[in-house]
Amino acid sequence: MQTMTETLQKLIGKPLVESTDQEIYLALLDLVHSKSAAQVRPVNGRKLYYISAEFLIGKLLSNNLINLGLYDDVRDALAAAGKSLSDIEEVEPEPSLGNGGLGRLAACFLDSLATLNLPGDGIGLRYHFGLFHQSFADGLQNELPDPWLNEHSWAEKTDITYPVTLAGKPYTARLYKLAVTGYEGRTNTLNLFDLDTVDESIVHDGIQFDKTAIDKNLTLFLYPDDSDEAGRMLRIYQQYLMVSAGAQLILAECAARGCNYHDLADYAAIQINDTHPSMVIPELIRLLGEKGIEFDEAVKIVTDTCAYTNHTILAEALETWPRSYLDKVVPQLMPVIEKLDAAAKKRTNDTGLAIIDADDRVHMAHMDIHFTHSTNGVAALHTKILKESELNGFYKLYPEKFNNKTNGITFRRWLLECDPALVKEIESLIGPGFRKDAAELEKLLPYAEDANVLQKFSQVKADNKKALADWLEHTQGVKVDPTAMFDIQSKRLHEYKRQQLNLLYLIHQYFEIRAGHTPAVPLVSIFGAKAAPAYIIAKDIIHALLTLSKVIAADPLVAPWLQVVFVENYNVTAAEKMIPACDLSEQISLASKEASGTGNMKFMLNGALTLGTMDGANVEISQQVGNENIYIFGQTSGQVIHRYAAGDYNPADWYEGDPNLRRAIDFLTGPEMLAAGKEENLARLQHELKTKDWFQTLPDFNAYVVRKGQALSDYACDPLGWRRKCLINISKAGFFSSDRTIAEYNSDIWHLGE
Ligand code: 26V
Repeated sequence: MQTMTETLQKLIGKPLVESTDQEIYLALLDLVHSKSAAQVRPVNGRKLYYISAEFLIGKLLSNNLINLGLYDDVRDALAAAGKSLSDIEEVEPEPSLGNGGLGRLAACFLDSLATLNLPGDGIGLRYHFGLFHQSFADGLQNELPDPWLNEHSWAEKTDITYPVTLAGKPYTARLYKLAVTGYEGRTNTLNLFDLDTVDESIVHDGIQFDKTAIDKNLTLFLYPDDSDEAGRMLRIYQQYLMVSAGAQLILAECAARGCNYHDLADYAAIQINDTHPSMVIPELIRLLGEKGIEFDEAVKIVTDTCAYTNHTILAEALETWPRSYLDKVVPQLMPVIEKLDAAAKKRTNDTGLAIIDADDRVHMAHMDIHFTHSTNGVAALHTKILKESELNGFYKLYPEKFNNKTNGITFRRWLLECDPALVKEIESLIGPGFRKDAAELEKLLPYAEDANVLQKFSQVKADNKKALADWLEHTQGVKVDPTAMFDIQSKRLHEYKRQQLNLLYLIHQYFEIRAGHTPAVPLVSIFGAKAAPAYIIAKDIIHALLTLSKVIAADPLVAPWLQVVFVENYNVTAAEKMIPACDLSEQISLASKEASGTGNMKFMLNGALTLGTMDGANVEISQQVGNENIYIFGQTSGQVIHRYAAGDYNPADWYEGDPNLRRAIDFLTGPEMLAAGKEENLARLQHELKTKDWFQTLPDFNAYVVRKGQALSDYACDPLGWRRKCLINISKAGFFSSDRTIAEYNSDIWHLGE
């Protein structure tokens, strides 16, 4: 048997000690490729195609080494040669092929499918830059391209191509394949499509480019700016490239396995991840028509094959397209969409359920619900809201189609990879079974009263905080005190997620500390978030936080007690450093608005306590751990929905009626902030809060301040009690493994083969 050192040296052609990190990285890439190829299995029975505009896979090296069982050997071989695996990891660029939870969920699902030995491939786009790279200058977000493709990319070029017609012109979609390894499981494939003609050199001035040059721009970026018509058209071009090439791939693979197209549903299950891939429905019907299958039968085949997941109730995120756009970009689909619309209108008189509405807009989600066999929400509360309000008309029409699949996360990346010290402690107590079966974490529960064990968990957290502090200093030049409490809110920047509520709290604390009311413990408040380039208020919130950070740092009275850190370019790599170091996890969305959240699960698993509203999966987290092990505050979803329905919310009442709130909001344009920041941005945010506050920050402010104060004082005054709560959270996190989620999808919706 060759040792790992020998294997690597053979691949590189020289001794490890003399090899560069780049050379070692390429050798490891080779090693992973050959080992993962050996785990590819032929498919019998039904295979899943998870089609999604986003796959936020993150760096793959360590993940693949863990899944293939090579990690420890590689780490030790490198260490013996004076090399460190974490240095090698730095060589790998992160593929940012996603924006937030939706894309990261898709990546976790692929990991779980392969781990559970289920045949399930992804279908998506090979964006050249993915989401933009974020940097801060002058307190403002700048956007730059984030290149990840190089000649050694994980996504391997194939000679498989499919013709795709866009706006009447022929294009050629090329398939790239990326191996998805399972933990001690099989290897599946992430299929990514691209055009050979895409030209990265047309990008200028940050992330600007000619939006009309489809042949050159089609897959440059994920979510190109859609504030103008050309940008919106580009979204449709992207979506159609993905679904048309994807549908052709599915039909070709099934045919190669003996499918006669009439029996497509026996060979394929297609999961439509939000509405971006919804055109796969009419495209498949169109393609089946070309194969000679009548429309009505094609509709049935496609309905039996496809299922749809809804990830949001935010009206503005539920895609509708003007018919005129689709007429231009995908004229070949319009006859199909019109027939589907007519068929849907025969099923119900409710005009609210139409695919094409009276304003000639095409509702993608409506097409999904009518013409797939399953519609699921992503957490219990979310699914309940879909059934009872947002999609109630559909639920009445098709009660049997609706089901819940509470999200999950892969414990390979979000525990084994990112928190090895915690893994070691857990393993020493309950053995290695939890690595395969997350429910086994419950075996930790008996240790909740063991002060010795709690002390060890404390030490792990302290070490992780020190590591994050070092990383922040190294990457951003920011010094933080690792003995302070680390409070983290990291997620997309959106008003409904309410980073602005946290902002108001921090301002409130600034005043309190200045008045001599020092908190129970120094607090480091850490943010990570990108704002969509055209989302003005989101960018104003970033500006306010960056400005506040400066104001506080410059104040000798406040700075010892409070620090605000905004991590630049929050991505999967940053998350892997931040999450294990967190004490308090901020999950403070307006109840009813966060479909699930998955960051909440990652923090819990890594021994942080949640400060959150009764929203999304927070509800299920609180059920798992019990109310005494989570900090819940704020309005319930019922109250919020009622307030919206009544239409009588007036933020000015709250502003006028609460001196603390008024003081915090006024501060945004006070002299300290104006000296450090920009009036335009700060005044606009202030105006928004006083006059609109669409996500009801003000009514939840006081409850938030009180609950957070409670968390701080528990942390400071009862460290053992705090650590006990953390241990209970870890032990109850098993439910949130994406292995459980995928097993549920499989038994209720997919019924996959092997
Ligand atoms: C996001 C964006 C943001 C940039 C501009 C265009 C655009 C278009 C669509 C979307 C997707 C919104 C849906 C979404 O990301 N939902 C999230 O899905 C997670 C996984 O189910 C869930 O945990 C989050 O609560 C939910 O917000």
